[in-house]
Formats: sequence, structure tokens, C-alpha cells
Amino acid sequence: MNNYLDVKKEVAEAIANGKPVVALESTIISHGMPYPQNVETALKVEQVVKENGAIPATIAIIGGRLKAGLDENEIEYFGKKGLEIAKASRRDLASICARKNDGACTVTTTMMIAHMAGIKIFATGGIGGVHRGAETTMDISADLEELGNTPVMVVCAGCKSILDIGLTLEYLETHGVPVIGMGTEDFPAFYTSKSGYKVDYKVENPAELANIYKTSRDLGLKGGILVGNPIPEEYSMNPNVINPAIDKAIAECNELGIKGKETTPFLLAKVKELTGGDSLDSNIQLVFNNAKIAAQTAVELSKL
Ligand code: PSU
Ligand code: MN
Repeated sequence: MNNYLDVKKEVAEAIANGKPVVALESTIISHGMPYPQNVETALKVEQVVKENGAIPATIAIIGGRLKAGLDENEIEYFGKKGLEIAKASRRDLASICARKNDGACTVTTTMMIAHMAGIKIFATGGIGGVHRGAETTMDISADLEELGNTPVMVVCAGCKSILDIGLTLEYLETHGVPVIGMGTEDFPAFYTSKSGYKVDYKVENPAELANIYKTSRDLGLKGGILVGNPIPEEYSMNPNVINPAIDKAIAECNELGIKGKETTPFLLAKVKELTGGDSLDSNIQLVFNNAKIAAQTAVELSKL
């Protein structure tokens, strides 16, 4: 297959036998949450995938090796090292592998490595997108480009309004990426279930998601599919708390002149700081919820 790729034994066996597998990202471990909650959450997410009938494959780069599936020690290593591990997007992949460095995989590189390994379904928290003010900064996440090119289904809780959600959806439309709402007409906004923007199609269950994915592959369409799975009501945040925190984080980011790959981590950390533990708890719960839907979709897909 590929000399840089290591597929964990149980993941490789599942793929070879057409059994359900779900990819999980590692930027959320190293950069998205503090230690030790990041490790606890990463292990629990794997547990949720298993409870719902699929094999988890957390994806990362270790010593220049592309890893499809980590063991507990490797997850602990990623959680402990945290921000010391470089965030790896598409443009970083060759340099990180050539130098035998570690890399925390974003949605982009998780999709790439999942696809190399033959994994079709991926669960995460939120995706990157078109930043507010992108009409002058041109700051658009590589995640959107990857969704346009790589045939992996990404189950997320929408995107945070640190982004321009309307422009993010426009960009996805241009690149031919279907945006599907899991049980909703509204594209979710991560901490809250509604962004005010509509999805392209609403589905009622994971079997429908599996059917759309399979049909997309049968048609030979090249890109991915984005699923917006709203945060469960009991964990959703009060918009009057979260929105001012997001506005404040963006204002500070602009004042400090933060740019490029630092923008998203800065905004995420600032929002967390301003909203305290509440947003962390919501963040953890929505990832579990996405892992469940992704696993159930992978199970349905394995029957088709
Ligand atoms: N948005 C979130 N949570 C995240 C990220 C984005 O709400 O954890 C992470 C993901 O790994 C995503 C990456 O793929 O940030 C996007 O970074 P950028 O905007 O620099 O492309
Ligand atoms: Mn960017």
C-alpha cells in the first residue's frame, strides 16, 4: 500500500473483512482539550465506537509513521505532550514524515490517512471552515478542500461560529460536498444545535447516511460527505453565553494580529477560557454523540 502507513492489527483485520471501522482525529487530543481530560475523552470515544459495534482507529503521525489506530500508550503520549506536538495539515505531511516527527492530525490529515487505510467513516467534534473576514485574509481551512476531494464521511457537530458558517456552507456547495443533517434541517453550530443555516438534506437515521455514502461511491463521486449531528439538547449551551465569548475571542485575535495555523487553536483556547468548564463538558459530550452515530453508520455500511 504505502511505505509510511501503519494500520493497527485489529483495524487492518476489520477492513480486510468488511467490518465497520471509525476513524478519530488526534488534534482534538493534543490541541483541543487539557490533559488529562483529553486522554480520558479519547479513550472513552473509542469505547463508544466499540459499544456501537465498530472498531475505532485514532489517527496520528508518530516518528514520521502515519498511524491508523493508536494503542492506549500512544493516546496517553499524545495527550501528555499536548501542544508540543505539531498540528499537521496536508501541507505539513511530507516534511513531518521526512523528518520522522510527530504530528497531530486535523480533519484534513485524518481524512487523508483514513482513506489511505481504507476507512470510510470518521467522527470528530467540529471542522475548520471559512473564517470571519476571509474576504480579506483568505483564511479558509484546508478541511473544506479535503472534503471536496477525499471520499470519507465526516460526522461532526457542525462548526463553531468562530467561523463564518454561511460562507463555509457556500464553499462546500462550490466544491460539491453534500451537507446532511442528522435528524435536523438546521446545520448545527457545535455548542448549539442550530446555526440559522439549512443543511442540504435531512436524514432520520444512520442507515440513510450509509446508503447516501454507498451511492456516492457507486456513482464514482470523488469527494466526501459532511454530516451535521446536533449536540444533545441537555448539553447544548446558552447562545447568550457562548456568542459573546466567541465575539470577544475574535476581537482579541485580531488585536494580537494572530494569523495562519495559529488562528483556530487561539480562538478555541480563548473561547474555552472565557466560558470555563461548561464548554469543555459540552465539547466532550458532542464528540461521544458523533462517535455513536458514526459507528452506527459504519455498521449499516458494512451490511450494504
Ligand atoms: N474546530 C473545532 N475544533 C477543533 C478544530 C477545529 O471546533 O478541534 C481543529 C480540527 O482538527 C480541525 C482544525 O481540522 O482545527 C482546523 O484548523 P484550521 O482552521 O487551521 O484549518
Ligand atoms: Mn487557517
